[in-house]
Amino acid sequence: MILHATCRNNVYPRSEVKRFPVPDKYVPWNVPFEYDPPTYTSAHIAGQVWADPDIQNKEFQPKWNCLDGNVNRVSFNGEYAIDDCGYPLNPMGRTGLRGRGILGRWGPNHAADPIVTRWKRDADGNVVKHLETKKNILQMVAIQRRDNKMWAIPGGMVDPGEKVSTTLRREFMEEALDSFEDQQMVENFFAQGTEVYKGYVDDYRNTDNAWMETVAYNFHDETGTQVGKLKLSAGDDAAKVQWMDLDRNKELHANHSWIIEKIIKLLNAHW
Ligand code: RP5
Ligand code: MG
Ligand code: MG
Repeated sequence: MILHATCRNNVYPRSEVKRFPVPDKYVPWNVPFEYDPPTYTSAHIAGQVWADPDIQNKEFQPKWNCLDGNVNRVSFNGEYAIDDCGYPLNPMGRTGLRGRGILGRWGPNHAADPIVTRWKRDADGNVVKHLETKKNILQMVAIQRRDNKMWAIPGGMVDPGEKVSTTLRREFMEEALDSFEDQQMVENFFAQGTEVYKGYVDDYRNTDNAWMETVAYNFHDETGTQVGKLKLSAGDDAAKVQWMDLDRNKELHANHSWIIEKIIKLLNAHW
């Protein structure tokens, strides 16, 4: 994964704020660099239930690197540092922007990513192999995000106190699924996932003081008779939804392609 490929050297989303240019070699905090980034926290965050107060607010006493009440401020990347002014520091280094941007939490913002897969099949139900690699083609339920128009895993934020297993299923339902009858089948399907990644997400919203992390699970429908047969329907922050053929050339949101490659290896699929 290239460090800060999407959250560096560009204009911050939903703003006109330009990130301070950070060449690759100056990303790590321990490399001395004359660094003077702008500070930006979007006004629309103020007062939202899902957002922290401002750090300068005296009543806000966050417990960094801890489970802080219901809010998980622990990073999968180990203990993160707090700078002299009391701001948590992005464990992956400089992004060219201070503040929180449009993220709700200072420090880690925890998400969950449900990667629902099935094999591509022809009209007769036979699994389709790729002509060159001769490997089976894997399909994933992908959504097109409303915010940046990119295709992505239908992930979402873990609500305070919510179990990750609940977030995974809830976000999939909200963003990708139409109404369906067989509740029990869907329950059983989501009860059997494989964790494929947990850690930092190279998300375009990240800043020096706020960043995305995720837990990604694969839910694989080997026979295509479970969730693989259900009608998809885009909802919530998804503009479109589809069963997408997976291969290395698909340009996906954040580092989602890099996460998906882990499943490709596990299932020995075409890539
Ligand atoms: C990504 O943003 C995560 O990997 C997850 O897919 C998603 C969560 O944010 P929202 O979809 O709620 O904006 O970086
Ligand atoms: Mg969502
Ligand atoms: Mg989402």
